[in-house]
Amino acid sequence: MDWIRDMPDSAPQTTRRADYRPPAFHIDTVELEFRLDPAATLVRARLAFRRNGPGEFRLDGDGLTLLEARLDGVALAEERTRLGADGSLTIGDAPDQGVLETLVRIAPEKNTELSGLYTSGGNFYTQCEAEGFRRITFFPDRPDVMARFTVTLHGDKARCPVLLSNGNPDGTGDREDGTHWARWVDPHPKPSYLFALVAGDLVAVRDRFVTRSGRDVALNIWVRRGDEDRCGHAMDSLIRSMRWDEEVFGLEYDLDVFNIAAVSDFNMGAMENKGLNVFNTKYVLARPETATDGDYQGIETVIAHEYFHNWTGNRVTCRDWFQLSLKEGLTVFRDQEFSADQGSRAVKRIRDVRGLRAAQFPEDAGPMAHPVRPDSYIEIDNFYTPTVYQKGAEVVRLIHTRIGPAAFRRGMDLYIARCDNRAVTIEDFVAAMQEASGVDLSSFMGWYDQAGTPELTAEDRYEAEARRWVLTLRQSLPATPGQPVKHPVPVPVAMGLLDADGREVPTRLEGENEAKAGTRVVLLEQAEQSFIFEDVDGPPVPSLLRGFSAPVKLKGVAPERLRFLAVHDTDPFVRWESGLQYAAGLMLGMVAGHLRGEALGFDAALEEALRNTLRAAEADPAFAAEALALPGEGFVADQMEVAEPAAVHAVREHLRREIGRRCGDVLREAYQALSEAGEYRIDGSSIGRRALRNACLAYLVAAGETGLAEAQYREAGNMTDRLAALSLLAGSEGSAREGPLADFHARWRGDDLVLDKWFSIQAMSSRADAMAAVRALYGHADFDLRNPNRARSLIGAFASGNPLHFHREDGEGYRFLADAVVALDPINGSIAARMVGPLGQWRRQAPGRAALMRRELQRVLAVPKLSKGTFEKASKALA
Ligand code: B3K
Ligand code: ZN
Repeated sequence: MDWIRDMPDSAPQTTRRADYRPPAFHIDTVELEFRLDPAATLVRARLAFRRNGPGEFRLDGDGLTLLEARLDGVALAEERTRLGADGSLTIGDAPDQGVLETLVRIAPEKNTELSGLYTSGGNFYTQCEAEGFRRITFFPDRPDVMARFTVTLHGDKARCPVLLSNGNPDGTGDREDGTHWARWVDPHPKPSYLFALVAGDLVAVRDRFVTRSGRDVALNIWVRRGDEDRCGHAMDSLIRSMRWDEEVFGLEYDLDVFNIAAVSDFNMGAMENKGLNVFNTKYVLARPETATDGDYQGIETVIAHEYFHNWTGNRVTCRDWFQLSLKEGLTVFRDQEFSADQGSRAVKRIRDVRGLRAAQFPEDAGPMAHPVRPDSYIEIDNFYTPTVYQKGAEVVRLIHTRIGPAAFRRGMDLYIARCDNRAVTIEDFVAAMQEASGVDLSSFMGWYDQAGTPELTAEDRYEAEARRWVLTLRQSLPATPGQPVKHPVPVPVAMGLLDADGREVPTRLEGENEAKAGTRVVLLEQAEQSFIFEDVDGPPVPSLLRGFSAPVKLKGVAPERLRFLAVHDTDPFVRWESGLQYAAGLMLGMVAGHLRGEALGFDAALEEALRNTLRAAEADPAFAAEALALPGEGFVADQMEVAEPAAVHAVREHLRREIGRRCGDVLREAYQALSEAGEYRIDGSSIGRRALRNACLAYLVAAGETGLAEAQYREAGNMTDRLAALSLLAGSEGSAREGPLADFHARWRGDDLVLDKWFSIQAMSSRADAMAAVRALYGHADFDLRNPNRARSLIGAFASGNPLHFHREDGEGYRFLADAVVALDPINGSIAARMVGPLGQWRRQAPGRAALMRRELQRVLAVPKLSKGTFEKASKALA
């Protein structure tokens, strides 16, 4: 049959939040039938549809070969089916309700985008969020169309012994032709982006969980044969997550099975499909010999995150993709709280803030800056960003801080009760929090709708006679693309006061009857506001933004105060933060001097701080490890008017060397004392001890004690210690690294996840020959552009983790990245688009480098048939 086709139109279209219209048709039930074949899979879909409002019956589609179309059992005449240039299908004169049946053919083995249905290692997997379902069948592929799905899978019994989809199992059977089938019924209505199927030769690691109301849930983690012994931590994390959500939020699992399938070709970390989560193997598989402590923590976080989506995302979903943070910000907040409850809350907070500053702050200051709730997009895939996720979580945290934990919990209960089985907006969430707390939260919408990181300054004065202390806070929000004018946002500032001896003093604000002990929250709502504290005995030292109570940049705290707070504050976050800011200020001064040609000196305060930290390390080694680290190169460069990555690198290396040299005695002592005896354990204190020990090692190696790293590499009994040693060696000049790198490769060649680490540490090396090495690795037999983990492990690690070489004066770093983007775009546009980001930061670089970066962006943009995601990133970067 010759279906009528529209002519293609050219320029990528922008989708705007203001243009939202409810769907013309709803789909109540979907019956899907798959005949799985890598080259030609047949998908039959029966959609029971019903008119909801004005408009045509249009179904999204992308790359589908339509074989049949029937309306209420009758084949549709050609003139009633219009295939759009965008791949969609429109049914002419659709009745107000009926059943539409289509049959399409797709080719999973040709799907290198890894969106829709694809194969990996001979097995079948899907990824549908955000708009992948339209690559499987014709459907109104938008989150506000929620339907009940029944899925029947037919596959070759030998090649696909396992057939999985969403919901609960509902029968299986064999056929004489060597195929078998399995049916899955999901009782909960869901949008198409939560559809999943997994089929192939997989084995399950099994456990059970009984919910608090007595539902017995089968838990299965599906992996390739041979990986069964690497699932223990994932399963344990899942069970702890399920328990935690019941205890903390009263939320219980709602199906009889919870399946997780791990796949090594996957565009991101994991996906929360209803009842069938699909995970990147990186966030499932771990054994002490193959995975680092960071990997273990990543698994715990991602397993929890996807599980928590079952309520925040799946049962209550988003009306449209502009509301993405409704599920992502809230779910990140929930996984952060879960992880904080598993170990040290303070260390977790420090790590989260580190992550926010490393990824989200630069995004907010760059060409792709967008509000937590964006106003428009070309490619929605480009908006799964640190802003939507991490800043979105911070905004939820602001509300939590503002109304308190008890009201927040009531707000969650109300939100879930009211919005269950619906596709809603961020206003619905804020309204529930407002009603449950009785606090007017309307001004918090400013956090959702304005891009940019607010800057905060604090000034204070002590009035001895009146025994009053006055704190004046000011905020300003910088202009961002498309948002020249900004309004103040509500900033809860958690704070306390210390006296001259470093003791916390109770505080009484003007108008209050009693003084309060400990941390209190003042709310800055205007551009400038003063807070008057009464009965203050002497000039205090304020400790502001305790626990990082708002995602802002607090500027201008005097160095003496930072030093004081780093030692005395009762809030561990502020102690850490003050040390960090002190060191950053120092480094910025040194960078400026270095650029003027001055010799690099040393500030004895750093030595003193390190010695103090090590002395007190026993109480909390994980905190000590955080406190020991100098600010990262990116963090320092981000605070410069014009970033000078090479100078920042030189200063940081100089300081690391000096610290290693001057503090060698205590570093060596701590390193020895922390040497692990006995069994490897993966609890907070063991992880903290390893982190601290490796932080000591890093300083010692910086001071030239390479032999220690060589010995640790040889003797390490776990990947954390082995990799820490190897990455230090990989960054060192000379030939000490050669043997260990070759050994590591030979040992782990057959293990993709471990080999990714081998690529990454070399990509991030600051050695003089690193650029040539990175080019050579790109041509290495084990490098594979089609595997997203491998692509990220080399290209992503280089562009984001090697500022020294990425920003080389000869532009070779930029050229390498652009070459990789151009090669990757036709294979996987979504991964290519993600890689463009670092080139977009050209405005922050000196003119020479900026011009080279622009040239590479232009080269990318000139490529014919560029994916719309890469087009959006490159064109906005140049705008
Ligand atoms: N919701 C998915 C992300 C989907 C990304 C699509 N490009 C994973 C998560 O946030 O849990
Ligand atoms: Zn998520």
